[in-house]
Amino acid sequence: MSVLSTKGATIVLGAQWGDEGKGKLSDILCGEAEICARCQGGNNAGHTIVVGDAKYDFHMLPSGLINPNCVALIGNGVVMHVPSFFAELEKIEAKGLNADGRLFVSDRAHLVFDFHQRIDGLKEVELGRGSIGTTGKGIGPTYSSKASRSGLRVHHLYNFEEFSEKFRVMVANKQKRYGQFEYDVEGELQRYKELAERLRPYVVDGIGYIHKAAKQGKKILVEGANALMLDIDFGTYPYVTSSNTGIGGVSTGLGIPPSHIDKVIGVVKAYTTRVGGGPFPTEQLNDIGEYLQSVGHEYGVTTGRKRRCGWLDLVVMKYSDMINGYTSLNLTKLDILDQLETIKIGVNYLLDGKVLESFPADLNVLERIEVEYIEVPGWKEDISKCRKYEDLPVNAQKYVELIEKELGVPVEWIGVGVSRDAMIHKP
Ligand code: 2SA
Ligand code: GDP
Ligand code: MG
Repeated sequence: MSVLSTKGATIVLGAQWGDEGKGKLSDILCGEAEICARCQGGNNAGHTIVVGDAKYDFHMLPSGLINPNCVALIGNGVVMHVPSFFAELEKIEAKGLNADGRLFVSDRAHLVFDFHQRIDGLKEVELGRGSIGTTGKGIGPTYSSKASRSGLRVHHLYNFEEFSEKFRVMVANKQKRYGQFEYDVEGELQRYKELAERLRPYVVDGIGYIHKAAKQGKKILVEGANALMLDIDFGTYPYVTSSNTGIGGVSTGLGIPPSHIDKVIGVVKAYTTRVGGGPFPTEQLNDIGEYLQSVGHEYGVTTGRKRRCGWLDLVVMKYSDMINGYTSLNLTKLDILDQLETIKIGVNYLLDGKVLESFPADLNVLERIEVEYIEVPGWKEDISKCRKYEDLPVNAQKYVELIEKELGVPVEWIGVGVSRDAMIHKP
């Protein structure tokens, strides 16, 4: 079965607040894709893939590496902590994967240093009760360095004198702002001198690489990280990550022009989860929330934090679709709803009794809204063995079709379990 086209790249994006199951779909599509690329984020992401008895958690590396014929590219929009890159590589190699000759890193990707991670923690402490709940991986401080034009990129490693000078200035400036935190600058430079040589075989001109591949008609899959509601522009700012997690991040983070994008698959969990701080209108701080959390095993893959849980929110989904323009959806974790008598879906936000047109920008407004729900009957049946759409109980099909009708986007994939094969393809 051929799903991907050679006309343009296929993009897999998180449609909610992350952890929808992007890794699982990316892995499936990489059975066919020749290139799997990451365009934004860093090792804040956590993508879980289960194949038979093996379980993988990818953070900075593209999930496509599980498939031996797929080449993985870390694009210019990714922020990269080099020691973590090698640690993750060693971890997957220990599980039997061989990435030799098929893992590349853009020379334009920005570097995350340990001091960025330190600052991530210090900023969270400064914010106190209003902290973002970051993963502590230095993502925000690194994108800040990038935006303030003082960041260091992969190519800087290969002019080590210039790199060292800039690095010393960068640390000194951070210490002016955040206090004289302890940092062995010269020791760190020595470490990076060695890391630079280790990294050299992986470094490519990412733009040239992806364009050549496109010209050759190779099938390209872009694996989004985090999700639209965490987008720096479109998410619940400031409770967001620091990159463009939506469709825009694909062009800025890989240099792929919009005209070379063919499919945009939105990955949406059958309910909603969020990890970290920030607004979450359909959150259920009650038995239902706890039920979804425990049955869905909702724990952060990177930090191990419990994820907050609530009902599916179609206001979020419509907003997400407006921005990303999904050509189809992957509805995941439908099996987690199996035993519920009834299921609620958020359909409108009411402010002073009036329906809001879309997802509001102002968090003070968001705090005052009331969510209007519809309630639909559950199916009370184990769907984890279903492999064809017709196998699903009628009420599960109705749940899928309600989402399709409300959003006007076909649900092409339905996840019914953790493992790679627990997926229904509904062409
Ligand atoms: P950061 O570290 O600066 O990107 O954090 C800013 C916000 O973005 C959220 N964020 C995430 N949300 C869901 N999943 C993520 N990856 C891990 C996972 C998270 C984990 O797969 O489970 O293990 O906790 C992820 N990464 C960043 C973050 O919670 C902040 O709200
Ligand atoms: P990602 O960040 O979007 O790749 O998602 P995560 O890996 O952080 O979280 C999704 C979790 O749900 C992982 O533990 C997956 O193994 C699991 N998962 C994905 N799809 C399904 C599904 O359809 N059913 C069930 N039960 N689990 C799933
Ligand atoms: Mg995740």
